[in-house]
Amino acid sequence: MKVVLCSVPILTTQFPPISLAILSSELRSRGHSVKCFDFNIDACHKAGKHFTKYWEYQNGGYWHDANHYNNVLRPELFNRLISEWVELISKEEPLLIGISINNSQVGTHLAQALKHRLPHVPIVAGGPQCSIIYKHAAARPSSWFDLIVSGEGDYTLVDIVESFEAQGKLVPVIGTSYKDKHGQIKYTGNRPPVIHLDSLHCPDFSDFDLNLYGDVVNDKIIHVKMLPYQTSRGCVATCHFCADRHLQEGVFRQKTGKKIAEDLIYLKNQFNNYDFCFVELISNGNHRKLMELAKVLYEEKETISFWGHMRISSKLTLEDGIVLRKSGLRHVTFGLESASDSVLKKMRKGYNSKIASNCIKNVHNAGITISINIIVGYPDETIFNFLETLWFVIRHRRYLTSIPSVCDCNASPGTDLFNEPDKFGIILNPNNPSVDWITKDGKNTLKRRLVLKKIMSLVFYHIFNLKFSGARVFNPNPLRV
Ligand code: B12
Ligand code: SF4
Repeated sequence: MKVVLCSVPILTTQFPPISLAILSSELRSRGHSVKCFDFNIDACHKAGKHFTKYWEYQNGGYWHDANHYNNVLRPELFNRLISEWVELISKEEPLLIGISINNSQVGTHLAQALKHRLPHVPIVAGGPQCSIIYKHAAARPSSWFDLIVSGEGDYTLVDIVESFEAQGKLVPVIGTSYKDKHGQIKYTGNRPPVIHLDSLHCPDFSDFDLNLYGDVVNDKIIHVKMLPYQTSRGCVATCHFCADRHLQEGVFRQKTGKKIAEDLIYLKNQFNNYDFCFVELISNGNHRKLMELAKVLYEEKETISFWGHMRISSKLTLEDGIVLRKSGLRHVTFGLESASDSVLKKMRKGYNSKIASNCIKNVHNAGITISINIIVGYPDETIFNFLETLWFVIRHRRYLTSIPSVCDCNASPGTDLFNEPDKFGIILNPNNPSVDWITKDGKNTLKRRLVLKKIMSLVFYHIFNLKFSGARVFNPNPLRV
């Protein structure tokens, strides 16, 4: 059956969307005909001088602002682009359209235009914005989205397509929401996450032109040759401020080193590409499997380089770091968050500042570059705790390759902070609960957090003597071609 899958802003411009590559691979392996469109990269290329900056990492916030979209981005850019995209999709004559949506308005805008042009073609939405953690508030079935897929879409989409093909109508399979005949939203229940990730096919990037991808720098896209890959899903930790672990629900799962190596080598040969970004929460949730990957790549003598997010761990010894470096691991981003033992404990990070210090030194001494993320203003964080973190970073600056990314503590939907504010002694402002919360004693306010964030960022800016740019944090030493 002919299916069109599209992704829309806002996603990174560094590489094609792995969600579409994974979903299309599963569908094609079952004989379906799929065409993928990455409208995120298309929009960035066609945005023109004044709008390209919207794809810079630090400008991500504009996309979440519905007013900004409706007043600026929609009339100036997307009315035009969406007309073009609707024509491109129509030419494919799809029987079903899937859109991967995020918290920008573009996916909804596209779906509305498609419903106008192709009223009989069902539209299925999936992606992070459809997660059940938002309790249908973020993405809901409507007159343009016929079905919403929550959570992992790999097998849900296959079931939707195959039941549609067999029965000639959309069937709300497990893991989806739909509107019943009374207009009520119904959810069919959670689909169990894929446990054996090795059973997933290698992502299929054949529909994407890899020459289009790169870093947005000064209104231009500087080509970077990199592909995303996912070795794991979920996380082994349970940090109170984290929504991502609920988005990638279920127990931590990781592919075997053999399967990861097979896929990476296949992709490397297919695209003459050897730099991979692991797009997952943590790549070292199963240290044994990570080392297994390193061993296979090393023994195969493959020139592959990769980087990703990892969790601070006492298992990352200098010896293992050296093996990982030899296998191609070039960079790690650690979510350090704080260097105060008391805050780390309250956050439930599962390590202390001593372990963090050793881990950072080991990884650095093994020849792997490091960046870190910091959170300021956790509910009970005192000024002393804040200074502990600041001093830790200053002391460890020579081990870090880029300016640390500093974020104020958010109580985003899905986090324990959001779900149980009482337990953490905080009160959420109903108008902006994620960002604007206050401790019951009135001491930790949004204003205070923003001031602390500014101070810390300024100190880092001077210490690292770098131009302040969020992009550096996420694409350390990219391979430019
Ligand atoms: C790795 C990552 C990044 C990477 C690259 C991601 C990318 N592709 O652009 C980097 C670091 C660059 C990044 C950047 C940003 N990110 Co980010 N990122 C992630 C992370 C950790 C994993 C994303 C990923 O690739 N997953 C792997 C793929 C396979 O999973 P997936 O896309 O969810 O797809 C699965 C399902 O959702 C579903 N599915 C997806 N699409 C579809 C479509 C259909 C039709 C169907 C049926 C199913 C389906 O099936 C897929 C396979 O199971 C997520 C958090 C998370 N836990 O998911 C945040 C996340 C996606 N990022 C987010 C945000 C906000 C951003 C930024 C905008 C941040 C900012 N600057 O403000 C920027 C993007 C701007 C920019 N210019 O870079 C938000 C999105 C919020 C939302 N509700 O949509 C998330 C969810 C984090 C969060 N907790 O809020 N990010
Ligand atoms: S280690 Fe990172 S991904 Fe895992 S729960 Fe903590 S913050 Fe979330």
